[in-house]
Amino acid sequence: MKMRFAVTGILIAAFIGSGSISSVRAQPRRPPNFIIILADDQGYGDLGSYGHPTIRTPNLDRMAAEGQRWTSFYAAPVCTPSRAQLMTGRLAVRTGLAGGVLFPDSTGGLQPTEITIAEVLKARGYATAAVGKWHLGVLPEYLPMNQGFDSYFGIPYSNDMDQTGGTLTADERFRRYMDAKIEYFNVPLMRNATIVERPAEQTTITKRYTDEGIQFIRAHRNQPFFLYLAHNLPHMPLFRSKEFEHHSQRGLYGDAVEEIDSNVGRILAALRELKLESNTLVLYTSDNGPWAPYLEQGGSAGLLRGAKASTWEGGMRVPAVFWWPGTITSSVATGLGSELDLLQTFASLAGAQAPTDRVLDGYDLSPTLKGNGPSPRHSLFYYASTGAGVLSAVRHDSFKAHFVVPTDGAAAAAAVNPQLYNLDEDPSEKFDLAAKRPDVLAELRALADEHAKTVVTVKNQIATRPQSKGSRP
Ligand SMILES: [Ca+2]
Repeated sequence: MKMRFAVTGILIAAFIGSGSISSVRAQPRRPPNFIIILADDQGYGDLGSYGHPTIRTPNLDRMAAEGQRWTSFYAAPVCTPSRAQLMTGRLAVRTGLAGGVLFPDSTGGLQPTEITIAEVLKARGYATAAVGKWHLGVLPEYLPMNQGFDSYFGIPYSNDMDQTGGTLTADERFRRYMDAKIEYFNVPLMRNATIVERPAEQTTITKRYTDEGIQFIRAHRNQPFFLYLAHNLPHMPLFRSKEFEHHSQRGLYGDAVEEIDSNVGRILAALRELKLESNTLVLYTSDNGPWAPYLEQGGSAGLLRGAKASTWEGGMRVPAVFWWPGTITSSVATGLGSELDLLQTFASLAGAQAPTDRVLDGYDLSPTLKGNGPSPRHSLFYYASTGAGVLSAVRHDSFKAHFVVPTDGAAAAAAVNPQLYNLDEDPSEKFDLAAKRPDVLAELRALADEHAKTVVTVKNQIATRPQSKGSRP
């Protein structure tokens, strides 16, 4: 009796405090928190849950078992366009960031007029933090705080930039990647717009990024938040902490991935400890495929053909695990998804407004995440990693046509004979069906032509290096 009275008393107080019953009912539920954990150059085949035989990723495997694991989720062939797409929901060709990557001396970047996920969520009252690799421009106007983030802590570009040692031969350079030392790569670690460490101590960077992320989660446990946690690893050169030295049967690359896995576990444990897990959507994914030239220190695209920088599946298809206990149930999604879909998906889940004054290339995946039907996405456009906007291939449902010969970083060349693959039956792109199915090839050509009409030429931000030093990823 006493309990019942006490509860009623609280309810009465709530009604008095808010004016009326209807206004209590009208109070919006707190929107969910979002966390994106992005690996760099981690291949499609490099997690236990995606079939790797020796890399042990128990935390990510548990996350996949509890959440929704996507088998046809796409990013871009290299870092900068991938991150531009993830942030804006727009193909990188629309923001001038297709066809290569930015360098420390590039004067271009993601234009402040672009609207990022962080800006969309900030307008809905979210606290926002970017931790880790940015790679969307290093001049002050391009840093995360000018793109909707309240704070930034990280290496602002790839961990192999700012190389020391003067002019090196290709062989010398290769050896320095394969037997890396911190001082070979004079990359800065920044807090907001200030350099706080240089060269960044990369052996502890995965752990320190995670520490920063957990600190942000704790500080904002009582309000909606968006944490973008973009690890610099396992991009070459590979580093790991003492604790993870010789941790993996897969060698140094496995050590780096297993350290990331362990730190993903720390994030999920913090959410559980703070009882935020039922109101937080966590996505784990990668920005592009594995970096093949680095032999056993590069990752694996599993059964997919090709690697980073190519528009074969292995260059752009990445692991994607969505986790949100109580809302997302244990499942595997085999439909098409893309990092381009995150902005609209998060906006939908948050009750926020996605931009309506520009072309967006995403779909709202939230019904699929909640188990209410297959992915709404049916098409994908593959832009080459060179050439500032070369449409290399198109996928529609099962079929993919290559109109440009996929390359691993060399200049893309127009295909004399376009190639056609059925990716459901032939995920490794081994059996060219172009001669057998000219009807399908023609449909995909028409789809590519329709898409091309929506692309307006904008200033190329990649080609802003002094003396045209190139745009090698
Ligand atoms: Ca990358």
